[in-house]
This record gives sequence, C-alpha cells and structure tokens, in this order.
Amino acid sequence: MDHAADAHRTDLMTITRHVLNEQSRNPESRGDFTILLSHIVLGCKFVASAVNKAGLAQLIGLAGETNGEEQKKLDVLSNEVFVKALVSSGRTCVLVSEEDEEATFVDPKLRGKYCVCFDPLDGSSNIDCGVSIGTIFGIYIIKDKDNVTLDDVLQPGKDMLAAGYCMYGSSCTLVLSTGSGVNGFTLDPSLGEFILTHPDIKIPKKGKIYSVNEGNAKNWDVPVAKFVEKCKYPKDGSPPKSLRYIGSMVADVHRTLLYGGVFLYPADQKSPNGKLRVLYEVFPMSFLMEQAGGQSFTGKERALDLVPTKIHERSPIFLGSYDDVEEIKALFAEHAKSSSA
Ligand code: AFP
Repeated sequence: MDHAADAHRTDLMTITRHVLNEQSRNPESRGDFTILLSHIVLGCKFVASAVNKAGLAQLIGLAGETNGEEQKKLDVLSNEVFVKALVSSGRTCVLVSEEDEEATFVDPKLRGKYCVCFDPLDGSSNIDCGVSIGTIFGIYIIKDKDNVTLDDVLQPGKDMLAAGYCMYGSSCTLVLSTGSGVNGFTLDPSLGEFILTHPDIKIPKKGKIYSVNEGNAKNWDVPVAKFVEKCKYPKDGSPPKSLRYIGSMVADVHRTLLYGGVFLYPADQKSPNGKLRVLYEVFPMSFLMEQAGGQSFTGKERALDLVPTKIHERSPIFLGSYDDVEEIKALFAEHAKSSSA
C-alpha cells in the first residue's frame, strides 16, 4: 500500500485550513480574514451551483414557476448572494460591486475593517453558451471603519491585502493570493470544500500565447498593433504565438496564469480607457499576476500604481508573463519617444 498517497488523501488542505496556516504566522491575526474568506467561499459555492443549473433551468422552464416572480438573472442573483454573505460576515464596512452603481456602506452595527470590491459574475454574456465565467474580488483594510468614506475605497491596487477569482468551468477553481504567492483550490463537489490543487502558482517567464479581441484592431494604437504584429510575424526567428481569446476575463487570465503569455484589453481610438474596470477586474488580476511572478501594465504605468478616482473607473490592461509584458512596455516607451521627438 502506498502510505504516502493514502496520507495525502486523508489529510486534505482545504482553503480554510490553508488561510488559517497563513494567518497564524501573523501574531496580530484575530481570525477576521479567515471569517471574511469563508463568506466569500460560501458565495462562490452558491454561484457555482446556480451556474451549473443555469442551462437546465432554461430548458425545463423553471423560470417564474414557483411564485409568479420572474426568475432572476444569474448576475443579479450572484450579486445578491455576495452582498448578503459579505454583510453578514460582520467583517466588512464597504462593498463595491460591478452590479451596483453606488458603493454599499454596511450598517454600523455589522461593520468590520474590510472593504471588498467584486464582480459577482464576470463574463456573464457567455452564460447561455456554457463558457467559463467567474467571480473576481479584491480586499482592502479600511483605517477607520466608523468613519469610512468613498475615498477609502479609491486606493491604489498595491495597497490591496488580498485578491482572487473563482472560475465556474469544467471544474470550479478558486485562485487566491493574500500577498505571499498564489494558490489554486478546486471544489470537490462530494465534500463541498475547496481543496489545494495548485500550490504556489508561478507564471512562465515567457509565453507562447497572446489573448486579445482582434475585432478591435482597426482602432488600436500603434504600440498595440506593433505588438500583435510581432506575435504573428516574429522577426527574431522564434515561432509565431498562438491566439486564444474567450472573451471572459477570468477564463482568459486563468489560462494565462497557468500556461503563460499575455492578456490584453487595450485602449483604442473608440475607448480611450479600454473596457475593463479598475477596482474589480484590473487590480485583482494584476495583484495575482505580480504575486505569480508576472507583470501588469496600463500602457502608461504599473497597473497597481493606478489611483482610481471613481469606483467604476476603467483602465487599459496588459498582463501576463514577465518578458512578454516587458516587450509591450518597450513598444510603448519607443512610441512615446518617437511622438515627442
Ligand atoms: P460581460 O460580463 O459583459 O460578458 O463582459 C466580460 C468582460 O468584462 C471581461 O470578462 C472580458 O475579458 C471582456 O469583457 C470581453 O470584452 P469583449 O467582448 O469586448 O472582447
């Protein structure tokens, strides 16, 4: 009998156990973060289950059957689940959700020290064709929970305490960083627990894939067009890169993290700030990339240095393998130099 394998199977590293281990290294830790995370995990499990049933619900016409109410759209439902889970954790004081125009300030009686920015169901336009979608979140600490204002939310990404995403795909995977590397956990449906399956994820230094919506090429700026041209027709004798684009950020970033390469949603002539949102798309994914050894760039600066001025602000983004992002940075620098000459 293989005792080592057997011990492994009976000694499961669940996400809660993992985070407790990490927190125990901090003598000031009171378990608040672990409690907050367990509420996020609950939201993810709920959404995973709802996403799994989505196709079925439509096919057998569950909509509106029970009490005459319209069946809620999945993104609206997911938002409600996360807001309720986060508020009831007693550990949050302000929430920013992609679904809500305004930030939610938690009732003072239920307040804790954390701010959570999240997109409850990113990529939701892909639901009806069964493509992987996900929840993205970033977590900050607020200095004074009793006097919290919107300014406390508009912090640069580098001040983030933790970030992660949960991908609802062929398996349900939660990727998390609390600032000391990146770990991936897969939901074991028979246990209802996220188990550590991808410890200490490191993105390859250079990748063979680029990921971008090429339908926007007509409006691209010069450095973006040059980069994509280099991917297709490299002049240094290297093989061309493969193009992969799902159109669901969590899925595209997850592949980039595991296989390497670069994901870009640039600014263009039509959308000078790109499409993706700073607080709950750009920052969490940039935090994870840096923690995994990659880079993230806006076309002007390190993405995590950005200081947002509005909660739903957008920013262009280039993230992925260190060397690939370095190449993009060089093209932007070269372009800036030639335009100022
Ligand atoms: P939806 O949530 O509307 O599907 O948008 C998804 C998203 O915000 C992000 O997940 C994708 O990376 C990006 O938009 C795709 O945008 P394009 O459809 O313009 O390529």
